[in-house]
Amino acid sequence: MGGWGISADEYIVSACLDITALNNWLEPEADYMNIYLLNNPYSNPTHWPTKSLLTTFMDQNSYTETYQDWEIVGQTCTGSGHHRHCIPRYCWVTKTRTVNPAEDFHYDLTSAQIAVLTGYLSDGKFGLGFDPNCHYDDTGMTFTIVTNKISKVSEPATMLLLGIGLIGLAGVRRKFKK
Ligand SMILES: [Ca+2]
Ligand SMILES: [Ca+2]
Repeated sequence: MGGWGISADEYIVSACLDITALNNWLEPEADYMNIYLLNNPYSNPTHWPTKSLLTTFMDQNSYTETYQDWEIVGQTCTGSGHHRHCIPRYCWVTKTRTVNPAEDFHYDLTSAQIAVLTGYLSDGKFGLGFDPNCHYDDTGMTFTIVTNKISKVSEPATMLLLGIGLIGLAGVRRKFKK
């Protein structure tokens, strides 16, 4: 997990998570998935690292539809004894079924969550934890962090504040000397 470190002159502008074709394949069974930001990647199976909930995904795009099915509904028989002969009788039957499409998921971190991510990244390492309940699949995910250089314009203001602080300290010292 190298390369995730944010250098001292950068700050995170935005961060987002994208998951393609996310789906609860047992819809409409219990269908939430908690997504966590982890301080460090998940490595020890008995111990979750420090984590913070990003969001809870709910698969709610399923629906029911009716369809026609060509089905055996009985049989028609002729003759009797050894000469009895039956053929199945088919009919169109209206049925319902659940349709549950996969969907692309996008999540933008809030400013509070960006602050947590910045803290987690102080050692250049973080992780994402997915805790589904319990039947999720997807085809891929991307986590994007956008950073910006801390503006040079802010430096004179910082220097000015430091200067005022030093003047104040100098004043205090002079008072003690009197
Ligand atoms: Ca779905
Ligand atoms: Ca970390």
